[in-house]
Formats: sequence, structure tokens, C-alpha cells
Amino acid sequence: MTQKLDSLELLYKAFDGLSVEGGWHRRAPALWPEPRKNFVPFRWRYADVKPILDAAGDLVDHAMADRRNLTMTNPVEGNLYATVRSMVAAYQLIKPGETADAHRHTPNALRIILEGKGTYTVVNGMRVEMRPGDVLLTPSWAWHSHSSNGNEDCYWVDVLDVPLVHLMEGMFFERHPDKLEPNVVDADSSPIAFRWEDSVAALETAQAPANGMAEREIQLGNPALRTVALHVQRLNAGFRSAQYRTTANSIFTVIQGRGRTVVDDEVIEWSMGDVIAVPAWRTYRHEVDSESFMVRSSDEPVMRSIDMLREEVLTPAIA
Ligand code: 1HN
Repeated sequence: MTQKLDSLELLYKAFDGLSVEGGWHRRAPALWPEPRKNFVPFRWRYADVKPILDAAGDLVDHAMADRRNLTMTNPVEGNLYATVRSMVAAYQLIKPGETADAHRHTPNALRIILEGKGTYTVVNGMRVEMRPGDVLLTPSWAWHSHSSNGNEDCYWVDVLDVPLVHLMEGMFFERHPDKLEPNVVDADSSPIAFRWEDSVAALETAQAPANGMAEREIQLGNPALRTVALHVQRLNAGFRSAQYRTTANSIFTVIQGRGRTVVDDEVIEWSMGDVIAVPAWRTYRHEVDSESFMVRSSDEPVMRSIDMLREEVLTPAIA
């Protein structure tokens, strides 16, 4: 260094070209007192998306698309993909006779079935039927394909931790060299399948969750995936939940029923098949009009494992 840095102006100029910045001199702060409201609460209406998926069913075949799905992009400025910071949700359609070829990727995935029977998912060589209300897991790096040999269109919601994998730079993806796995075995009961009838039965005797966000709640798995926890919630007509916030990011899928979720001051009406994004640290509560079942997918396991899970009940539930 030839020139003496004897003014702030010269000091800052010397930062240029060295890719350094003064901690006291940032354009934007790196620390703030509590989680910012970046991602926004949002509801995707199944009734809006289904006709589009149906049209894609005629226009887009599986030779063109690995998966015929519509991802739900959080409408916050600058976001091109994620539904909440850590996860992406998608609606997917498989029509009778179709096959979505096998592939695997480091992101963890799960599917929540909305409508249609006779569709199967094959995960690591095990072929399992997917029926409405079922939740199926595809853990990181497991081969998976889907196919229908029934006569009903099958619609479901996928939830994946792809945005988290993007952040961590851990993406690997490959298509199966033979398109489909050889040596597939049929199974009706499998550790990757949570059956709707089992969830309903377990909810009959389940406890109310301590946070007051449902009348009854069960967890699928413990957790279901390394990065995603799944809770099935039952909320009866007239139920008003607690007001609650958590640092976990959540995606709700409505399996049955009708009601609304108030997030901060925004009222979000929902009914069967809708998907609702509730980002981290937003205060929310549910009001239910008819007996409702929701699946909450959240990044709680990630937050917990790095000691970042904080929860707060602001007002208790009204039964
Ligand atoms: C994926 O692999 C599937 O295998 C569904 O069914 C949705 C969304 C983003 C990235 C990969 C599937 C997906 C996905």
C-alpha cells in the first residue's frame, strides 16, 4: 500500500476491490431485533388452480414435463420460487394411464392427496397407492415415480424443502437411467404412507395441542422428514383457536371443511384443497365454520435442531 489511508473517504475507497466491508458501514443491517416480515401470508385456492391443471393436462404431457405441477410462488417482491422461505408447495395432476418417471433429488418431499384413486407412487422400489387424505413421504435421495392405472384424475399437493436446499447449496438431482425402477414390490402398509383412516381414528382420541391451534392434533412421524414436520389437525365447527406465533414457517393444506385464518390483520378464507402460507413469526388464529381437517407442514425440525424454535401463545383458544 503506497498511499496512507488518512481519511474515512480513502479508507472506504480501499475497501473497493478487496471485497471487504466495514461492519459499521453497511448499506443494510445484518442483525435486527426479531424476524422480519419478508414472505407474506397467502392463500392459493384449489378452485382457481384446478381448471388450470386440467388445461395443462391436455396441453402438457409427461414427455414435456418431469412432473405436471404448478408451484405456489409467494407473491413477495423478488421471490421467484419459494412458498415460504424454506419450502415450496405445488399442485400436481396425474391422469389415468399416465406415468411420471423415476428421479431422485436431495430435497425431501411429501404429498398430501386431495382427490382421485388408482394412482400409485413408487418410492425406493415400493409401490403404494395414494388415496384422498393420505400423506406420502419421499425422503431425500429416494427414487420416486408416480403412475395411474385407475380411471380417476388424481390431484395432490406436494411440499418440498427445495428452497432450503438452494440456500445450503446442497442440490443433487438425477433421472433414473431406466426411466422406472426395476423390481417394484407392492405394499399397502409402508413407513412412507400415512393413511387417512388411521389419521381420523388417531384424532378421535388425540389431545388438544398445547398451543391451542386445533381441537385435536396428531403428528405424522417424529418428525416425518429430517426438515419437515407434519401435523394433522381437527377443528370442529365454531372453534376459535388461540392466537399464536412461531419462528417455524408453515404451509397449511385443507383436507376438509371451511373457515378462515386471520394472519396479523389479514383475513384469509379457506375451503377444501386450499393451501395457506403462514411465514415465520406472523401472529395467526383460525375460525372454523364446518368440521375441518388441515395438514400443517412446517420447518420446525430445522428450527429446533439449530435452537431457533421460539413459540408464543398470545391469547388462548375459545372452545
Ligand atoms: C418433484 O420432484 C415432484 O417428484 C413434485 O412429484 C413437485 C416440486 C419442485 C421440485 C421437484 C415429484 C416438485 C418436485
